[in-house]
Order: sequence, then C-alpha cells, then structure tokens
Amino acid sequence: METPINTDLDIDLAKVKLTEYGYVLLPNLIDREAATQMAERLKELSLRRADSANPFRHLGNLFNHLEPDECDSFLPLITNPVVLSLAHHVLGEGFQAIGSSVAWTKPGTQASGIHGDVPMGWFAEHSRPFPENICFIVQCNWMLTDFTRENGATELLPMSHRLGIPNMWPDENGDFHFMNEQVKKLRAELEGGDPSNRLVAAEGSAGSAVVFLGGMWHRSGANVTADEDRVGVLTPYHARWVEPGWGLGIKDSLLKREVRDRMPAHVQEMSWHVTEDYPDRDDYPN
Ligand SMILES: O=C(O)CCC(=O)C(=O)O
Repeated sequence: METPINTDLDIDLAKVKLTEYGYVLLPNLIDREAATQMAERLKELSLRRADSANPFRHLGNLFNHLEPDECDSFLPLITNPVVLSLAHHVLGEGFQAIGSSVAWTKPGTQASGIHGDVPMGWFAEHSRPFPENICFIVQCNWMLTDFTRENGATELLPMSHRLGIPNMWPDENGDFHFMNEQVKKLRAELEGGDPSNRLVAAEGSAGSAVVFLGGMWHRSGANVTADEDRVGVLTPYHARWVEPGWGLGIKDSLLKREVRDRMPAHVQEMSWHVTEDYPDRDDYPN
C-alpha cells in the first residue's frame, strides 16, 4: 500500500526534540517509491566500485558518482525543507551541506563502534576541553529502504549529547584510549549487549529520516536478517564557521567543483568548499 507523505509534521515540536533528546524521527518525508528507486540506483553505483566482500558498503558523496541528468531526482535528499529548517535551527545562518554518503548494510554486517561524529573525537584524543553547548554538525540519515532494528537501523543513546565523548583511539601499541573511565564503562555496557535497552533504534519506512546532533552517541546497528538490505544516505550539515578539511576531517565528502557548479543556486550556497580546495595529502585530521 502507498504510504502518504507526511505533510502535517509539527516542526516546532521536532526542533524541541532535536535539541533536548538529541534526535528526532521524521516519518515518511519523501515518497516511498522514489526512495526505493534511489536505493536501487545507489546499490548499483556502490557495486561498481572495486571493493572487498565486505557486507558494509560505503559510497562517498553520491552526487559525484551520478550522471548529470540524474542529480535532480536525488536533490530532495539535501534540500528537504523540514531537514533544512532543523539544521538552521541548530547551526544558524549559512550552514553548509556535506556528505551525501551511502551506507548500505547487507545481511551479516556487524554493528559499528559507538561514536560521536567529527570533530568530537579530535577533542577527546587531544585532551582538549570539549565545547558542550556548541553543535558542529547536524546529521541526517535518510532511510531509502525500511529501517528496522534487525536490519541495522541507526542506534542512538537519547540525550547523550550531554555526556562525554564516546570515541576511542589506538596508541602506537594498538591499545585503545578513551577520554575518561566513565565513558569507557558506559560504552562497554552498551556494546556488551545493552542490558538496560538504552539504545533506541531509529526505525521507519522507506522515505523517512532521522536527524540527530553530531555529538550524540550512535552507531549503525548490526544487520541480522537473512535477506534484507538496509540502505541509508547520510546528509550532514555543518556550521559555516567550521572548516571541513581540518575542522571536520572530511574533505572527501565534499562535492567536486564541476558537480557543485551545475547545482541550483541555493545548493551552491550550501557548498562553499569543494574537493579541489584540498590537495591530496594524508595529514587531514579525522
Ligand atoms: O549508517 C548509520 O546508521 C550511522 C552512520 C554513522 O554512524 C555515521 O555516519 O557517523
């Protein structure tokens, strides 16, 4: 049965949920059929890239991989007025779009490690005081297939943008470090089976989205189904004053210049930096 697009969403309530709980589920924002078609095309493009037999497939900024005449049908993923309004609410004027990366978890994909998005790990690893009331990134995961707990829906720890940073990093001996013992213990409990069921699975039907603050503790769940693909597209937005190459360490999620230059004017305004602004080198921080 056709799922109607959600036109009566309460945007003010969505803003409150985003800032207070750290995430908000947005059911049926785009047409299910359009979402399904995008998923099929993105799976095809992901398969073309040389890759191992890894059941998790990732494709960097999808617009760099599409044919020029296909871009328009994928634009709703970065121009959705509800998502833009939430990004503006948190990040203010001039926020920028990056990412649009495909996260396809096939059956058998393991859950990822729990983390906060860039640049939070940098603050932890470099023992810097981290800015608790400042949001660098608003993350959005578009569900182009149905997302269920079983097929690997994004899992989030509600209100965890108010906790420390869960990221870990290895030293030269391969031993892992955390910003403190508390986050280490909490993360170990969540990843060790989450006995109190604190992680929320962002479930929804194809065409829905989950928007969350970059500082939220989250991961992509394990796909334990026998035959269900989970295809998401992550479309983060960052504050204008963040520098994507160094501040966010994600130069590869920018648009190529020629792709940016053929985008509608309002998308170009959200895409100040392009891949070519960052020469190839391996010392951009992650
Ligand atoms: O694919 C997902 O469900 C989550 C992706 C994620 O954790 C990330 O991009 O930081």
